[in-house]
Amino acid sequence: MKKRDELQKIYKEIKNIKIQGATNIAKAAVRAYSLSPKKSTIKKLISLRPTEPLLQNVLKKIPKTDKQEIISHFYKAQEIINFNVLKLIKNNDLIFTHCHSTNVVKSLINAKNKKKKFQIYNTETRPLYQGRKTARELSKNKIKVTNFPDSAIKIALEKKQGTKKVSKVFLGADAILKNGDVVNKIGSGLIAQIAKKNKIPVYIIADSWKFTDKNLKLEQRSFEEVWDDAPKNIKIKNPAFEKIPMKLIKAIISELGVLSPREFVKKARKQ
Ligand code: RUB
Repeated sequence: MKKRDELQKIYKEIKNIKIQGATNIAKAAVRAYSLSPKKSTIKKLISLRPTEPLLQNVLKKIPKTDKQEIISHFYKAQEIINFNVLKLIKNNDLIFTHCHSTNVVKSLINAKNKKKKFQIYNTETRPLYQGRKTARELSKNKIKVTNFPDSAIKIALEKKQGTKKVSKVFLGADAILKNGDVVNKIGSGLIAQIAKKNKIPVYIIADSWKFTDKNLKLEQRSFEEVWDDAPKNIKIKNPAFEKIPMKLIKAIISELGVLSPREFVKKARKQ
């Protein structure tokens, strides 16, 4: 494929969420920049996904940093995250997760490969069903998964109608803000609230490069994702992300360690 065509394909796939999740978007952006190392490429890439500080941070570094160094950061960070998550998972844990997060899925597969015994509850994550991607990947790796519709969050977390007691919630992150709040897929705030009420600890599993001290725009996506042939007079809202207040978060697990949101922000700021 010609460089120009590949670049256009990456732009398109980031825009229409074919390339999905903070880490995958940032890796694709590294490839895009290597195809066209220009300021205009950086500007275009950032405009495609405004709620992604990992993308912004990588593109800030890229003109002055070796591409390989950036790629190896992702691998090293994931290895340390895997190690930290492995220590946290207890045999017989029932872990609840939402959407699809590379950082979460990889750390769970690593724990399974290291013989930890646990199972997963996960939510389908409408409108784009990234939860099914999570369920498929985990189940392919022989992890037991039970998938719920998003509207069953409360039942899944409150041991009702035949569900079992969830012991931990693992969520990914798109952004970690300077006040310690975390931005993740819509539904995450509600999950954290219900978990807190039921004394289930909520852990955010994320590469520390997702930290930002800028004000972040939370993406509103197109109505077609929700209901493409809706009658004209029905207004449709499609907020893609929401904040998880830091008081609902037990710890942020990153390559910087297992830290409270406040400690995380202090360390991430120094980077
Ligand atoms: C994905 C989403 C994920 C984070 C995880 O949203 O909210 O939880 O991006 O990041 P979308 P990572 O599907 O709209 O991109 O994959 O780096 O762990």
